[in-house]
Amino acid sequence: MSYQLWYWPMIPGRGEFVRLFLEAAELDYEDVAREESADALVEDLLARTGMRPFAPPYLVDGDVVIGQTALILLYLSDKEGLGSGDLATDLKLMQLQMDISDFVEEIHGTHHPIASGLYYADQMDAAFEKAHDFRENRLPKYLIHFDNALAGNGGPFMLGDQWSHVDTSLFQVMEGLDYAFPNQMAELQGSFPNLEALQGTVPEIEGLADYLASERRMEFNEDGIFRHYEELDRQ
Ligand SMILES: N[C@@H](CCC(=O)N[C@@H](CS)C(=O)NCC(=O)O)C(=O)O
Repeated sequence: MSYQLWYWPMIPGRGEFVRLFLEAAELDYEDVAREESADALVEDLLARTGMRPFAPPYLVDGDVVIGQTALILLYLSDKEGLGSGDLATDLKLMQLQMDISDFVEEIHGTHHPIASGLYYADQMDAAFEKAHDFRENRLPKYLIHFDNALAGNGGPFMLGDQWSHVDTSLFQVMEGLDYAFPNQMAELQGSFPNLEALQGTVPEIEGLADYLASERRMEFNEDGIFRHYEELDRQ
């Protein structure tokens, strides 16, 4: 039976982290809201009762319905035998995936520092300040953290030769940062050699090359998490 992924159809967003894993692992899935609509997603989510996901993305696998990107990736890895095979190591991967979730939230905060319900245009001054601190402090701090983690097993992946959900997610983060902050990332080029190598290697995972070249791979846009606003990038 194929998995059902529910995510907003108009942005890559957090859904893309799940998609990249499903594609790399060559798993069958329906991208339901992209086949139906955003309205169908809202209707499906609201129709669920009790301990339902708070927000997309969420995954449906028969009776199992789970939200939270990191948790979905842990579930898929475990179920499909794509973890490390060792609990302590799998927890470290999960720790890194949760660090990625935190980082993604901070990246979103560069253009929405006050409220996610307000337009960017309504919080541009705060965004300018936030993005400055992000570029100077938070961005390098997170990237050094992930780069050091990759060095631990000699690369190219977090586990060495075997790819994991952390690698597909870090690929997406690096692609998104190159899109959103091209000047800053160009300035930092060469500072994170393991991450840069990973960014070049993940597309070679069997299953991903076709997907990345296909129309299903959505481009970043200014409704998503990784947005390019010139004024928020390094001048
Ligand atoms: N921590 C959650 C965040 C989920 C999330 O913020 N989803 C966004 C789309 S990327 C959403 O639709 N949020 C609706 C809301 O927060 O009200 C995850 O990593 O999956």
